[in-house]
Amino acid sequence: MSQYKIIFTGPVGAGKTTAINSISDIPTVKTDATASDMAKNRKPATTVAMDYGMMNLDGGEKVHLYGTPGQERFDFMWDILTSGGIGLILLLDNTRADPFQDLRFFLNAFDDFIASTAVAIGVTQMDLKNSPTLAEYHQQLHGLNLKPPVFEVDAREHNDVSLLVQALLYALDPGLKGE
Ligand SMILES: Nc1nc2c(ncn2[C@@H]2O[C@H](COP(=O)(O)OP(=O)(O)OP(=O)(O)O)[C@@H](O)[C@H]2O)c(=O)[nH]1
Ligand SMILES: [Mg+2]
Repeated sequence: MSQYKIIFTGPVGAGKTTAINSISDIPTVKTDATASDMAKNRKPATTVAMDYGMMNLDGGEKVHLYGTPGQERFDFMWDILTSGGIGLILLLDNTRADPFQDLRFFLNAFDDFIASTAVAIGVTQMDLKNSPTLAEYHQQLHGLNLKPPVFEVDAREHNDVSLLVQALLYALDPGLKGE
């Protein structure tokens, strides 16, 4: 049976932990800790090590889902978690001060991994703030010579997250199909 590993990353509050929880076919493992500086992110807890979940594909393959911490002070986990991965999901929170800066920061932090695998981008919280638009994200990416799939995603919605994962899997291998 084939087993794959993909990694969810992105800034604090983008919805990595939520997204993995939304699509996992098994109870997820979380390492959320309460942090006093999290109030500004509308949430009381932040990932300090990793998230883990797992998704079964139609063909019997298993996709292991790993989430990174968003906070840079835990960035030593980023390399550890990408090891052996086949692709990256980058979640961005449209309500943050400068989502394009987040975009550039995370593409740069994971550039070696992306160069040897693939990336798909999900923009969350677009229900709360609808600018920048997806077209503007495409423009930014075009300027960086990248053409990854970009979707509006509500991390709480199974279908949204599933579509994003399927786009990543399709970019990697058109033979892989999600649920
Ligand atoms: N309104 C709205 N809320 C969302 C959306 N996506 C996610 N959320 C909420 O945003 C919050 C995201 O929190 P987490 O999943 O903990 O974020 P995270 O990326 O794991 O953050 P760190 O672990 O701190 O890096 C949760 O409260 C979600 O319910 C969205 O599209 N719209
Ligand atoms: Mg988290």
